[in-house]
Amino acid sequence: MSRMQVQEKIYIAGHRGMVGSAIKRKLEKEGFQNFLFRTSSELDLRDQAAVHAFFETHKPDHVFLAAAKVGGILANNTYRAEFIYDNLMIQNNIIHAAYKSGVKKLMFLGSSCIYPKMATQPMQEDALLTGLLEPTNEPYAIAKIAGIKMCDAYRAQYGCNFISVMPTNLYGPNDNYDLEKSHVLPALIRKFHEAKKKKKPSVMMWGTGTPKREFLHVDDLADACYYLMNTYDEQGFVNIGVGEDIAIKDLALLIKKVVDYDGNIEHDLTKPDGTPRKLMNVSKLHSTGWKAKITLEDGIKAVYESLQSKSWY
Ligand code: GFB
Repeated sequence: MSRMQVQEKIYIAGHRGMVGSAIKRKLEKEGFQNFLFRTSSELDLRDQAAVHAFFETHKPDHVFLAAAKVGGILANNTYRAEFIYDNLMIQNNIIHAAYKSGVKKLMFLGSSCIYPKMATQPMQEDALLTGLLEPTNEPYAIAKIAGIKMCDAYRAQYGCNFISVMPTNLYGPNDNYDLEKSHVLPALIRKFHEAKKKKKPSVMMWGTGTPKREFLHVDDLADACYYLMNTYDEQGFVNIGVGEDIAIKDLALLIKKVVDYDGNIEHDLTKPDGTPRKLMNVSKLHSTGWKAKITLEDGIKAVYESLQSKSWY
């Protein structure tokens, strides 16, 4: 096992997204400077020839594959074709080009929605492919499962050091606050803030509020990714989470408290609940020696305090 060296060339695919930008901040803090970055208009990762040319020309040593088409429950369910096509194309092109150009190590980032809808909780890595997926995000999950299996296949046949990690639901700087496309945590921060500002009597949340989710601050994720990139060299994947979940209704109450809003909460029952529960088993992660540090309340407070520059704030 060899640690990443600060002079080595690092390509972070998706460096402007929430995950990629957090990995960038972490690596900069660790002294890395030799980065390759491309925006989606400079390099369309769905374009096989362009991706291969980029890798052949620049030959990165290490790759963090954090580029993906992502979104909340409604976006996943609405743009089903885009979620499977874009994600398969991006990851196929990058993983194959990484093999061809001799990348030393690649990390593929997935998502906790890869597990069966009714997986035993907390979900352990070996529950993968043991049951049917949650329908609202099946196209995205199929792409992410293909990414894990592709890394494993390239490791088995070609000896590539490609690893996969599966983060739970994430939040933090550079999150998406578009109310139709975002995940629940940023959506509720915005809804409560706007209701407070406009003195609205209530906030409308989606679904029943009974589903439970686990939330990890993206700076903790980036810390775990850096740690695993230096210490983990196996096939399969590692769950990255905090090991605790919260009902969406209780998350709403926590955000209401942080935002200091005193109105009511209503439910739009035309919107889907999605998976009833999605809690990661983090035993494997903890056995590597890594644990999350940022509590949910502290994380939400930090995010809320950093939003003044948003147009809707
Ligand atoms: O975060 P979220 O969109 O995605 O929704 P998933 C989580 C829960 O919060 C659902 C409820 O039960 C929503 O109905 N919810 C309540 C809200 N109010 C809102 C709101 O204003 N906005 C949103 N977005 N939700 C996604 C997957 O699933 O999570 C992806 O579709 C991926 O594939 C990602 O895995 C991490 O947790 O249900």
